[in-house]
Amino acid sequence: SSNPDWWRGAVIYQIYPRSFMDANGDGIGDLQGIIDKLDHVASLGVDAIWLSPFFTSPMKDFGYDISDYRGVDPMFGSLEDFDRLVEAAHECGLKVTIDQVLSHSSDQHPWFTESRQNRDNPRADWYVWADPNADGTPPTNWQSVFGGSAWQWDTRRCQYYLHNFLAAQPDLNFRNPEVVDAMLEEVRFWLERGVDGFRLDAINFCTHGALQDNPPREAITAGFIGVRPDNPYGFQRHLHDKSQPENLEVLRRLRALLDEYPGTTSVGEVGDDDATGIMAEYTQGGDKLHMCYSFNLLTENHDPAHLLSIITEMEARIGDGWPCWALGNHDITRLASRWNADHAPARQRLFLAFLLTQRGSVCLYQGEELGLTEAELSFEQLVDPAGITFWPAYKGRDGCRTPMPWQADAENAGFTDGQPWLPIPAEHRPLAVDRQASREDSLLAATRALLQFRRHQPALRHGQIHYLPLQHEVICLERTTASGRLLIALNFAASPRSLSVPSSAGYCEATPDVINGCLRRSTLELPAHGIGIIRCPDDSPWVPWQ
Ligand code: TEU
Ligand code: CA
Repeated sequence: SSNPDWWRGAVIYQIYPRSFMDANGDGIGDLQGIIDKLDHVASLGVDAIWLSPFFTSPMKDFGYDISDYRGVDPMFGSLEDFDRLVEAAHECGLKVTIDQVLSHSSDQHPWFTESRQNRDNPRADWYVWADPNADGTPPTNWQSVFGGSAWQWDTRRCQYYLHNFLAAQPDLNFRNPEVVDAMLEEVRFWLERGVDGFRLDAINFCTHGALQDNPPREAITAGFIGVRPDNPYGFQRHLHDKSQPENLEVLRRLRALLDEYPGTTSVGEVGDDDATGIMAEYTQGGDKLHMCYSFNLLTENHDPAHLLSIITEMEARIGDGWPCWALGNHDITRLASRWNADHAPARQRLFLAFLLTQRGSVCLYQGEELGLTEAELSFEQLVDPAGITFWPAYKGRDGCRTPMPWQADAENAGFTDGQPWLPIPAEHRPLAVDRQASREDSLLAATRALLQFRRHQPALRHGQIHYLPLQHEVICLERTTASGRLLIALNFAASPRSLSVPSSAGYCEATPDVINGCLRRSTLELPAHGIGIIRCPDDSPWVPWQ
């Protein structure tokens, strides 16, 4: 569509290219494979795709270490393939957003090769270099998200360089205006190729602060890479190494560039203790990012009270900013294993309905529509450096990155004719696309139905939101636009619930079976883990529990 605000309330399908579809039989997914499977993506009813990195890379962090921002890694195809992918996606009505890893490059990037030569080359100050302390130790106590000091000694310069992630991912120095200019030109290159937007990796890491020690922090939220009891990264308050105020100016310049290409968008990935506050700051005012990606629902805890506290906190603080929600991605244990250990289909649907009824945009990670579980891999099978470092307390991210199962009975589940780069778990086969496509009661069918329904409900896409107090384990919320009002009831209890609704309430047009709440006069009957979405033509107050 030509609506420049298409991204507000859009559903964005995240493709991890390595694992989506392999078209040339080398065991690794590629751009041609994505083109071949676009019909699957379009059939879901999503608005856009987000492609995780496919750029030229030594693949130390599986593409999040880029050595040429304008190149397609030969493993994934060519620039021509990319152009064909954009064209094919647009023909299917899908917007194309791509990852941009601006905060750091690969240590193989020519800029870094030059920068590390000596202290006075033209790119000497393009990365964050610092002298050692008098005793030779690193300048600060800053830690890498992937473990160990964030400072790596370089013997030629006799200096340390900063890396917030792997040592193979040196941090670009955004305090140097030349770096900002150069990075914006890399972004422009993709805008000129017709992309509709960007997911901005670790965007709050661009600008580092004064070279001072971070103070300690006690509370640890186990789970995520950077916040684990076995990773010193989580034991610091990150006052100086990221999320600096100077970052706002970088974002303003980025936005000015995007505004030259109307209808493009940006989703900033922000990881920090108070990510919600930073998300608000980065997306308010219309002059920085369009949206920020929230980690807040990527938790272990899925009690309705906890979920409600996360989304009400966001609502209270986001102001005129805009969140983008997700329940899974390529960095975290698969949703089906994290929130639904017994894989109960009704709960799986409930979580999806929860995600799709919040105010904000949504990212859906490939395989979530199938209910893929976390793959159990042995240490020998691991390739993710984070998993290899922290094993066995943390098993890394390979378990959520195994290839998509397309055909239950085909060799390698239809993903490749070769040897897949990560194994395809036997238990994923019955969840394959072809198997689920033939069943009306599958999660795939429910996902399609919910997404199609959402597409045609302006109130779900961008309506105001109002939460009712949590009672009896049912999350109740209202979504309202000038043209209508929806009442939403999500039953997190394992037993049925009956709620009162205004007598004027009625079913929405084209309500799919997956929305299984049943209206009887002024009562909405919800089965265990049931979903109710009804409309109310007037503004009579909703008092669900009398
Ligand atoms: O992940 C970012 C990331 O891991 C951090 O935001 C971190 O979890 C957080 O700050 C801890 O508080 C992105 C990519 O999604 C991931 O795949 C990459 O490995 C990483 O950046 C480095 O590029
Ligand atoms: Ca391939």
